[in-house]
Amino acid sequence: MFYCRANTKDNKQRILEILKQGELVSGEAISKELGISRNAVWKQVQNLKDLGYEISAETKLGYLLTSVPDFLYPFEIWPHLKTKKLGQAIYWDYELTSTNDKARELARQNALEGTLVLAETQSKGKGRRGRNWESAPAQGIYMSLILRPVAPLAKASPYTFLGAYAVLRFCLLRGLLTKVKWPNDIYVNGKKISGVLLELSATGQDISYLVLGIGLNVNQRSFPVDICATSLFLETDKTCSRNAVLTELLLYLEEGYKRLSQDTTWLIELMKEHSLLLGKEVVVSGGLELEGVAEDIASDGALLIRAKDNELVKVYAGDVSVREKNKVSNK
Ligand code: BT5
Repeated sequence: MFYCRANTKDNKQRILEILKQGELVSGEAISKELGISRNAVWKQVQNLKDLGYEISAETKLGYLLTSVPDFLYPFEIWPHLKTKKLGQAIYWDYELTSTNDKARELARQNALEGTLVLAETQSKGKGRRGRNWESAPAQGIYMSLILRPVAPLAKASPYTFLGAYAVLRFCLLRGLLTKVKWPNDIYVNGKKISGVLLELSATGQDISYLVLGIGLNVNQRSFPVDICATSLFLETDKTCSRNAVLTELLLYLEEGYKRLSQDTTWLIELMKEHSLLLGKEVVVSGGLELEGVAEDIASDGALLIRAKDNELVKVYAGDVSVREKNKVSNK
């Protein structure tokens, strides 16, 4: 489903609003309020049931909403969303191959800046370099935002940190020991909780659009054994409302995005302050092969490595692992 917040609510949304008042309400009352037939009301109620809403229908008495599904439907998000631009248009599907791929398709069709793509699960969730992102159904947040900053391509790099910024802020506010592994992984207590995938399209030397994809583990109880991952549930022992997590993230993303259009230093400083890598011996692979000490993050977002021959090397892309006493750790 693809909805814009500014558009007139459809009958399904209006019936949901009525039912959410929590009272038993007759089909006749709804049909009068909306100016549609009782049969049309019944059809929309079936529609809502298909979406996972539990609605009891008592003959002669009417409809009662008994349970709301834990899905990130646009009309469940908007009542809580405080942003002005991000998430005002939302494309939701239960399953997508990748929210980034769908967002790119919509961006090519001129979707508005701030359009948000959400899926409850992804069949081919993407990490970097063709890696996979585990997307357990309705457990995590799998989101992609279309951004259209007016900036040259050369200034695109700090936008990679925007996703990490929002997740970092969210986690720090909950007192979690959170670190960012340059450029786009967020770790809590040494385990990966979130990954960010920024994809860009250019027109000449300028950014045409960015797709900022964020995967955040929220209510997962476990992970495949081969990945060293954690979730908000595992760290806090509390099941979180994904809807509440998402709306808070969007607020931080909007605020960070606005600040980034004026200045990037604050974000680079924050990435340095909470870096998992700085000061550590690291191994860089995937393109540039290098060993050395991660010394700094440059103003253009590059990781500065002091190589063994003492040369300071700028790394713009690649996989960086910490070298721990004769072994290389994936953290
Ligand atoms: C990333 O790649 O960390 C970027 C992940 C971005 C995922 C989002 S979900 C929404 C949007 N749509 C997409 O299709 N993608 C984005 P990378 O640094 O390459 O890390 C990938 C590695 O992280 C994998 O090889 C696993 O080792 C590990 N991993 C996979 N799933 C994970 C999970 N759910 N939690 C923690 N680690 C995971």
